[in-house]
Amino acid sequence: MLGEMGIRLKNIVLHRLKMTLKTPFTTSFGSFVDKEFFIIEMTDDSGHCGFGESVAFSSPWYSEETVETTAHMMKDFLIPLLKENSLQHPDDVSAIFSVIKGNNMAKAGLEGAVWDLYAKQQGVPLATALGGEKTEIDVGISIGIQPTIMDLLKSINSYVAEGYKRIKLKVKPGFDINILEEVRKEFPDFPIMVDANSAYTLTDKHHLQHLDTFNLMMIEQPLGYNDIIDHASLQSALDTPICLDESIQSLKDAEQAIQLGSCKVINIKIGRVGGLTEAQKIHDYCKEKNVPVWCGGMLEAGVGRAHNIALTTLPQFLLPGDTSGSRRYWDKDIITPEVEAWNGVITVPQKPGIGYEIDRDALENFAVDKETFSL
Ligand code: OSB
Ligand code: MG
Repeated sequence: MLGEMGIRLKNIVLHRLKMTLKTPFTTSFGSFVDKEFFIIEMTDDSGHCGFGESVAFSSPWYSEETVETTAHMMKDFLIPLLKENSLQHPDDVSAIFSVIKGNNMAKAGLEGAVWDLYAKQQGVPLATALGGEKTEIDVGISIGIQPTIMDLLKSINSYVAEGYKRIKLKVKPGFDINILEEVRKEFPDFPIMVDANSAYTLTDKHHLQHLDTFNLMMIEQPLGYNDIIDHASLQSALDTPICLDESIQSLKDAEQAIQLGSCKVINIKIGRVGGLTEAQKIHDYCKEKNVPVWCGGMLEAGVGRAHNIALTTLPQFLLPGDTSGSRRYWDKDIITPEVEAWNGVITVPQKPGIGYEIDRDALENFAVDKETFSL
């Protein structure tokens, strides 16, 4: 039991890993082949071990952060803050980190390890610690931009056959209306959405209005990565709901976007919003406002995937997210068992914390660097 003792961190280990995706993943801003990221391990003095995963990419294409800026922030600012302050609850982490502007992915990686450690100290699944009640979650899959339309149709076909609940297609100018025409010929009714990762501007409004003819569940992040104003103009000209991803970095952003009418759906990513505590707050606000949310992905390895699963157990996660099975990304994941989606459903693990074991051999094999900090 915790009582007055608090969470009491003893050690933090930053495992820097490099893993190669089974197949490159292409978005409107580029292709991912390898993924470098941090696994953050935290121990207390009774032998509990919590794990977090930092989701920044090597290049600042999705947002400003990179693996290197994350390393700098964690080592030079955030870990020192954890040394100077004691923690009673994981919610304290975001309050302590709030003196540092931005750098949400660096903050979220550390905060995630505290949440896992806390849940293990309490002896409850992370999902339960967050207030989630679902025992299984519905998931979809995000398919990158493919070399040809034939490749894309084949890929959709195989994921529909596996039972994923919805398909998300990456689009960009020149790879949008033309491909959707072909896709809808083959899959007239399947739940499909698109994600532009900021590839358009408001001058594309008339072009984007054609997307209304494809019966899409939603259009994700068509405009600027930090915009909510132009998205409001665009949403008022579209029937299809806009879902914001990149633009929502905090509860404040979510409140303003919903009040302005910039979107009708929000993709919550733990890293992008600075951690599970802020993700919960955005969830609660969206629940109050009747705005459906779903959990996005950052091509995570098993630890990040486990955190996404736990978050998705909260009730306002009404739409299938991007948390697909491990084997869609990796030949070998760093957790056992690996995450498996059967017919588009992932069973939420019931063991304490993230509910998956860390495969220590895999952690060693993929490591490019390792640094330990004692608190
Ligand atoms: O915008 O959701 C995104 C992958 C890399 C960067 C950004 C995004 C994505 C995805 C795939 O869409 C998410 C996943 O499968 O983890
Ligand atoms: Mg997105």
